[in-house]
Amino acid sequence: MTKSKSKKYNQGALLSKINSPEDLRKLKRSQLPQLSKELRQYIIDIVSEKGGHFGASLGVVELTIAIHYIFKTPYDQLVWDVGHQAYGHKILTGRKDRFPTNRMYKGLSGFPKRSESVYDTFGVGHSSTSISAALGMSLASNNKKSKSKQHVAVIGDGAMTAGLSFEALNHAGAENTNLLVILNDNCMSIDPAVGALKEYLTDISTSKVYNQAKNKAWKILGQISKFGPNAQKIAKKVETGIKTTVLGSSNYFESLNFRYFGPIDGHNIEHLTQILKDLKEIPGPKILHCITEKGKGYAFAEKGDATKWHAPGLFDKTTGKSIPLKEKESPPKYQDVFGETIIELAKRNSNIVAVTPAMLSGSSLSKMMTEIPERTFDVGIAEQHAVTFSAGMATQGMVPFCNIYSTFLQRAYDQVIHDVAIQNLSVIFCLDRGGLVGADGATHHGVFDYAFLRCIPNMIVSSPMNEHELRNLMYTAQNKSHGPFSIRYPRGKGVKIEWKNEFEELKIGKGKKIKEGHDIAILSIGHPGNFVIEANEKLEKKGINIGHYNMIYLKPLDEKLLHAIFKKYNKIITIEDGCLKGGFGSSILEFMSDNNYTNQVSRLGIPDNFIHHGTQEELWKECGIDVNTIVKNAEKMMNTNSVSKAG
Ligand SMILES: Cc1ncc(C[n+]2csc(CCOP(=O)(O)OP(=O)(O)O)c2C)c(N)n1
Repeated sequence: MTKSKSKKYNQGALLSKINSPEDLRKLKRSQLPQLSKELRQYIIDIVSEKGGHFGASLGVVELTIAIHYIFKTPYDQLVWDVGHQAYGHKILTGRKDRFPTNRMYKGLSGFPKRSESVYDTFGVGHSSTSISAALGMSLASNNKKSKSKQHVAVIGDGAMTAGLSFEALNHAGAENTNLLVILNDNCMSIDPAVGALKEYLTDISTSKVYNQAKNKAWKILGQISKFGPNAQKIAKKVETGIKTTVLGSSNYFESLNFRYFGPIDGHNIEHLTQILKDLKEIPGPKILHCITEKGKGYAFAEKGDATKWHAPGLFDKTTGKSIPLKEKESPPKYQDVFGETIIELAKRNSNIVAVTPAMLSGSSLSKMMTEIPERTFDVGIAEQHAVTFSAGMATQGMVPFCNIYSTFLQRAYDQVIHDVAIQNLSVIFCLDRGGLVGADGATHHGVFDYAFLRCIPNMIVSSPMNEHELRNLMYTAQNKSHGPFSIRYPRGKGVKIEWKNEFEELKIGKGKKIKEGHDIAILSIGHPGNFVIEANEKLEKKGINIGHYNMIYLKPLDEKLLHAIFKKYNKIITIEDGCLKGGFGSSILEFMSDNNYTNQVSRLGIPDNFIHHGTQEELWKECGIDVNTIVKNAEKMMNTNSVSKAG
């Protein structure tokens, strides 16, 4: 682990004494509000200087303390959904002093991770897994006759919109296990929550009649633990009372056989601890609906734009102002080029629609939502639905740009094959965050897409080396129907300050020669082509003359160009920011084998293990796809005649 070189952060009188939930449980209930303040301040102090997710963790400070106070973690199992809100949990479960290394290379992970702590019962990063995982644990406990063991899933209203959450509720409602689902409802996903479930949750939270009846019921519920063995009967009576007087059978969760409690104020720690204590006595699937506020306790976040405060980057905690990176004029982010270009194209082509599964701002589609709302769809955290919905649109002659982070497309693999590719529908997949994404780590790297897309018939697989190519690929994809077409680009900045070029068609399956050479040919796909350009400057000084070819299309491959390259150069290096197994380099080896070439080939790419978190630069270096590794690899290749493979 990296030792934090940084200053000591003030931990507060109570927090400084807490090294585990055991310590927390020694506090009096009356001390918990003070602890909440200290925990919140600790998160603010560190995240403002180190970066990371912010609003969500502040929103669950009381919930986190209350859960660890009432439940006997780690014996009782606590599962966080997504895990971006689990900073308080990390701090209370023995990782307080290491928290300043959060999301840094070899430091703490930004998400719960089983290998990091016994308190992290389930590894997360992608959303909507918590109910399934906690249900699995609870049924395992039943099997092991651990009847007293409790299982708690904490899930946001955004994550609740995914099909996976519904599938788990549907299953759990038919099982008799100790499962408590805590719905952390702050009306926000990263962007404002969308869809009918959100409307429903708002209705239930604001209904006066319901809330009056509920308040009476809570008074009775508050007595429940005193009733011992009769507790269950009484709880049932309370619920039936509410249901018959107010809700009829219309409560969504009740209709799935969950006992529904709430909504309650998720920042009232006294009430929270009391209710959790009571709910512990009630067996079977239960849901506690808590209303919380993202960014709670930090005035700038409470008053400001919750989307900005989801993960604000570095900021001055006293003024709430972002700390800009010290850079001169720099190129735009690929995502912003995508966001501007789709509007430009949509203005020319009225069939274009944009689809995002809950990543409106992350994918830079907010501007299109403002300018052309009738053709911009945020479908919630629902990647499978986003793909099939796009397929449906395509059957009617629309031109859907389905923008999904590469890592999240993994969720919708069957939809890509079954609903799009088999029917050869012209859905344009814009895969954002391709390659190594940096601080979010293993759950978020977009490194498998080349390998898992190139094996699908009908699929065009492409990746731009810069902003101009991104624009040209987007233009080419919508110009006529090509069937499924994927355009994959990385997180962050491109390389062109003058990014706005005139559109130009990029012929399908045609690569580009960047530079002719004679010692080694380097074949690149996507952004790493820029690393090759830099490496070339160093290699020239060392007297090594490379040819550089930017393939643009991984599928179909430019076989004509490849034949020319394989005939001219004996030594070939491939480079990609995708997995080595089955990716771009593999496709070149297949080409070689199919055509009986025996050239010396070295492949650079992501090795066959999960890469954790750090800056993109640190991770490129670790994986050997950075400028220096290209140079070393080329030098090594010049000194050897055997077939080598890097990685
Ligand atoms: C499958 C998947 N899609 C998208 C995301 C990106 N994402 C991270 S947090 C988040 C919003 C979650 O909202 P909610 O569950 O309500 O939690 P909150 O941040 O409001 O506490 C999204 C969309 C993800 N982590 N996983």
